Amino acid sequence: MIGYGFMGAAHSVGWRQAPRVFDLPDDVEMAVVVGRNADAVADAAARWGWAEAATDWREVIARDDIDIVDIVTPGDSHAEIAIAALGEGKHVLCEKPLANTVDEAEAMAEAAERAVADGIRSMVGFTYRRVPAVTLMHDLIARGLIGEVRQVRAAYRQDWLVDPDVPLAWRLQKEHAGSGALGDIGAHIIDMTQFVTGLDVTAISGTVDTIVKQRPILAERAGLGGTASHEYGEVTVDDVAVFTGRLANGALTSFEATRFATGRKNSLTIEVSGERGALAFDLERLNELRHYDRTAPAELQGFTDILVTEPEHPYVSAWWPAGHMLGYEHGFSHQVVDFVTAIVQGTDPDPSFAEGLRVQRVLAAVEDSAANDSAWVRVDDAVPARA
Ligand code: SOE
Repeated sequence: MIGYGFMGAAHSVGWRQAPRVFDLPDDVEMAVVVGRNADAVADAAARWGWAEAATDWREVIARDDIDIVDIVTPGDSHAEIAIAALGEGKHVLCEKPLANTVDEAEAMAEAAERAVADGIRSMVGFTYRRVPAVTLMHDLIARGLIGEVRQVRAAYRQDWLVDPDVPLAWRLQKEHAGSGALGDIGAHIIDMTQFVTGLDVTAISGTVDTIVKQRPILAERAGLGGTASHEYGEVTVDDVAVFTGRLANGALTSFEATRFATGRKNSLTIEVSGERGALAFDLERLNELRHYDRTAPAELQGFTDILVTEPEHPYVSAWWPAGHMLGYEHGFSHQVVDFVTAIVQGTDPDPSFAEGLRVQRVLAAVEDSAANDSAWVRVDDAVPARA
């Protein structure tokens, strides 16, 4: 695993839990965690159960005893590491978004396509697909439960930037993060919409906004030692992205990705309205899926709550009996299960780098539209956002 921040912690839990809870078709060894700071990465190895800590990812991905490379670094290094690892014949799991630009994502998707010829698998870490209720939502829509998809509304709301004194971090700088709320959490709702409906976003009209444009630079970052820094730096990414999409069947979708939804900590919601019914998911109630059946008798009309904890539901039977709940971290175990199973069985896991590239094009289309008075942009024509 390359990186060891929040996603490094979540992935470590997945790598550790999956082989113990599920019957994987092969063993998983948490061999090496890699990071630039030797002391910090040694601590991470001890804390999260990695056998070794290292500081040179190029050396580690070349080792014969390494089969899988899991990339959980900021987006500005995804392309370089993934393409090098695929070149070394390693299977690659790369955190979302796939890259910071369409160009990078295209190069990664091409490298992944070439590697498949040698049986090398790759996958993008859109883990919310693997929350059982979201997987169930996909399966029910695919089975036609709600009929033709007519509209989708999806939102991902956080509020960790409402405080103007939150310092300038890598997520707020375009050269490291590629974009702000758009690529970080907007990517999730774009992927989820395409996943659960089975329909690609084909056109976009949208806009973005940066609400707090300057933020304090952390003292040690500014080399000022222990004194409080009074240096400020420019926020070069979006805080809020609001955009409308067209799906391949013409359905209109509304998207909101924001870090300024005061009081919303990690609120991801999606509702799909169909011709015969509707399905709705709320991450704050992640063990439930809400279903409305328009064809039900009048006295039974209304949204019902499906408790997604039955053994028949996706992934759940490996964990606990019905009615015992799962959490945010379980999707990371499900991701490991599906990735390792695909590798051993010789199939292509989803989401592929090609699907990750599709999301990247939608992100670029939002930035293109925002730069052109929210004019409609066809996703296939989206050019990498102008710097
Ligand atoms: C920060 O917004 C973040 O950690 C995202 O990067 C993750 O993808 C999301 O799952 C939780 O919030």
